[in-house]
Amino acid sequence: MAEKEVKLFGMWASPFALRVEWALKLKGIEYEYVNEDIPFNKSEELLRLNPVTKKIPVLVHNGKPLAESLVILEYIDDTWTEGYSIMPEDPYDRAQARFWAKFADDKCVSATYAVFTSLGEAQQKLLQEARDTFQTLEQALGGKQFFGGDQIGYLDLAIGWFAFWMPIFEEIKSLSVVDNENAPLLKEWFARILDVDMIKTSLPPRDKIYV
Ligand SMILES: N[C@@H](CCC(=O)N[C@@H](CS)C(=O)NCC(=O)O)C(=O)O
Repeated sequence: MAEKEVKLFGMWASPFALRVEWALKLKGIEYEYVNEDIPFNKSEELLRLNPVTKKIPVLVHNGKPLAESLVILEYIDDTWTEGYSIMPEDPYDRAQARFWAKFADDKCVSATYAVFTSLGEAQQKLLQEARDTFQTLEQALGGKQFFGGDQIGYLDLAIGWFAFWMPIFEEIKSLSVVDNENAPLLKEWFARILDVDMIKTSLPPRDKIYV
């Protein structure tokens, strides 16, 4: 059988691979998914395709590999220009969307990691910091339905994984970071994005997470 022209090296639970899958699905691009056994048993193919960071996701299009999920999202939008548009049209809005995606990856990810891996008094302090970080992120939503406006776009894809994973972390650790008190708009957006058909049908299987 001929190899598909688009191949995604990911890992079922990876938020970074998930955002790429969502972008491919929004665009209606057929792809083959290779589930990598990370971090200890990466395939030779992955190491050959991404010798620099050796991380997933890697998108291979017509034999050419590309790493870094946010870079991949833009590549997908630039390459398959028909149909659904992921990036905002206006250059300022595009720059803003990139800014907030970087903010989420730099600040929200580390704040989330810090609060869920700490204990006691230190955790209480980090919890407040994490809440503040998500409150800041919420500003980018303003009064919109989605970060992309009336429909999901680049920033929704970039940070949508929080909507799935945050309540799971919160449940496991009996903590609340994003809730109706701290970040009500973001909390509503969590529910809204999880209700989008394409998103709801392509989430990691919960039974695999709770084993
Ligand atoms: N900034 C990267 C992060 C990718 C990343 O951290 N991937 C993790 C899985 S979620 C990975 O491949 N870890 C394996 C390793 O670090 O060796 C992106 O957005 O693509």
